[in-house]
Formats: sequence, structure tokens, C-alpha cells
Amino acid sequence: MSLLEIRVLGDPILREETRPVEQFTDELRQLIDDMFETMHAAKGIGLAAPQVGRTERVAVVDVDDKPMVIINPEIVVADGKRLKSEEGCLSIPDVYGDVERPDHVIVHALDRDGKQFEIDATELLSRCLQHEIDHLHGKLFIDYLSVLKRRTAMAKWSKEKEKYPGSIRRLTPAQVASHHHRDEEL
Ligand code: K1U
Ligand code: ZN
Repeated sequence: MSLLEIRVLGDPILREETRPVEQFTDELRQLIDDMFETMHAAKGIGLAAPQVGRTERVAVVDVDDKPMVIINPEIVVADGKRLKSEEGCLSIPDVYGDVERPDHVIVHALDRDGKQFEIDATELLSRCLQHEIDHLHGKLFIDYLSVLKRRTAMAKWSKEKEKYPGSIRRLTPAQVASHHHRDEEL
């Protein structure tokens, strides 16, 4: 498995639409494994293909130690109370904002072998699925912020982005080591 570089805000790939997966190859499964490793090393609960420079409609999520890959996902139901909660993004490090989203979603997706399955989610898993599916359509959590809150978030990002030349975030050796250390403890 390999760690992938994470693209940060400013890389145009984060604003592109993805293309549906049509073939379930070993190369696709390798990408999925690398995305899981990268997400865990970055201490995220989700990661979408455009964040690692890829255009396939694929994302990984891991909420409450339940890893799952969603391929060509579709939100078929979005209802329940609209709840506001703070979100971050591995592609906009150290910037946070409150986003209002429906609490309940039902998602249809394909697994790594191309088999269809359904996820019925509330709370953090629901929020994470919506955040990742947004990534697959070029949408970011900052797009939901009010003009004022977005301006504040962008002011913070204008300083933070200097840490990421070329809009690339390479995980630090310390982050990688702590991730491997955690693996040994499990
Ligand atoms: O897609 C990503 O950028 C990953 C992102 C997903 C996400 C975070 C918060 C709400 C919804 C979706 C992250 O994992 S950022 C890390 C983070 O903020 C977080 C980690 C553990 C629990 C909650 C948030
Ligand atoms: Zn994100």
C-alpha cells in the first residue's frame, strides 16, 4: 500500500465532476486500499478520489471503525431535521465551519466488487457521506457558508495555503509514524 499526496484548495481537480466507475479492476482496488491508508494516516473520517488527484467516482469513509468504500454513490433519500455542525476537510487543513445538512440519508452505492448496497445513515456517518459525495461533484463545505463566514474561512486559508506549495499536502513523517504505531497496537 502507498500513501497518496492530498490536493488542497487551489487545485482545480477539487472542482471537477468525477466520472462513474465502469470496470472493477485490481488497479481500482489498489487505489481504494491506498485511499484508506492515506485517510487513516491523515486522521480523517472520509476521503474522496479528487482529493488524491483522481477523477473516478470513488470515496472511502470510516466512522466508528466501520470502513466502507462507496463507488458511484447516489443519495436516494435526504430527510430528517436539518442540523448544523462543524466540518473540516483534509483538502482545507485547519479551516472549519458550521454546515447545515439533513440528518438522515439513504445512499445507494457499489462496493469494491461492483455489487450494489444501501447505507441508511444519520448523525456523523450521514454528514460524512454527504461531504464525500459533494467532493465527487466538485463541491466543498465552504460553499455552504454564509458570505461573512466564508470570508473569514478564506482569510484563514490564505495564510494556511502557504504551507502547501503546488496545492499539494504531503503527510509529515510524524503523521505517518503515528499511524503505523497505531496499526501495531491494534
Ligand atoms: O473529505 C474530507 O476532507 C475528510 C473530512 C470528512 C468530514 C469531516 C467532518 C465532517 C464531515 C466530513 C475529515 O475527515 S476532516 C477530519 C475531521 O474533521 C474529523 C475527524 C473525526 C471526527 C470528526 C471530524
Ligand atoms: Zn473534504
